[in-house]
Amino acid sequence: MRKRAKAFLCAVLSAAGLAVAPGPASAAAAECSPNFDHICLWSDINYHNGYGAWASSVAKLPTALNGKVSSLKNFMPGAVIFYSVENYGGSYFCIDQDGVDGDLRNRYGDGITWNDRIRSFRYYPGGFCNPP
Ligand SMILES: [Ca+2]
Repeated sequence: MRKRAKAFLCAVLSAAGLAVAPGPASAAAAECSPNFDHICLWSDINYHNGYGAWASSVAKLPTALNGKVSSLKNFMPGAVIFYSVENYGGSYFCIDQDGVDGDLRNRYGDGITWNDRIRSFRYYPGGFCNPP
């Protein structure tokens, strides 16, 4: 009985660990894993600092990441379009499922890089950047 209760508690804690924070979490990069459905953003390149993770669209990134994103990973089952303006406006680029970019300084749009430009993103469940 005691053992079963302990196992149950572990299961609950494990499930809680799967929950996606609605905003930036003070979490290590290791917590952004393909084992979880997440869109992970960082304020620095190579997946460092300012970590935030979401499982749905975000019309306005929180201050810590708004216009500051320098690396990202998309582990959601679908495509994500990132926008230069809040509420899904301005310029945009698309990242497919399991797509990552460790240095947005090397991704260009409109003749300038995408470093520190993302202000919102929309998630398309089951979607593809280039539909077959
Ligand atoms: Ca940055």
